[in-house]
Amino acid sequence: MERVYIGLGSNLAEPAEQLRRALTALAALPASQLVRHSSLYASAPLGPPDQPRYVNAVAALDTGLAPLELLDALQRIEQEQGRQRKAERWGPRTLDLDILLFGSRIIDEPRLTVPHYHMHARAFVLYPLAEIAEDLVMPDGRPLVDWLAACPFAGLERLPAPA
Ligand code: ROI
Repeated sequence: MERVYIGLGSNLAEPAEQLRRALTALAALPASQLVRHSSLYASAPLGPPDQPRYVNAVAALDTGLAPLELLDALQRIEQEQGRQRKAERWGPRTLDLDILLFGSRIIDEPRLTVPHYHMHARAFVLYPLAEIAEDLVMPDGRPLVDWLAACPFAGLERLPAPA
């Protein structure tokens, strides 16, 4: 088993509900165990501003799946929740599941780059990740807190847990 961190994001069709459904689907993945997940966080869209706010979270999963097997499984969950791949780059989406970290592996393949290539600069990834793994060390040996120090919390809103 390896510890994997997955970023979740949505800004269409009841984003918080999309993330809750996705967490249930992650918990049901074969050869895997959902360890914990962060709170949900709302933020303004990065990229084209003429789209709804996003809701984001990060989940920790222990898995015996290989990286590309996990990627296939995540893309199936995205599709089951109505994801349509559009031509527009950085457009709105019902569900985005990104493999952020896969153990301490560095993966550079056509379909998969790990660590996820923009994560070090995205507050909506780093702060949820820090909530569930504050002592994390990146594959390059740098602690997560170094990345946080360079990435302001500004604009993130931690959402209350549902009653
Ligand atoms: N912006 C925010 N705030 N959250 C996201 O998950 C997100 N995902 C994306 C783009 C369109 C880059 N912007 C985002 O893919």
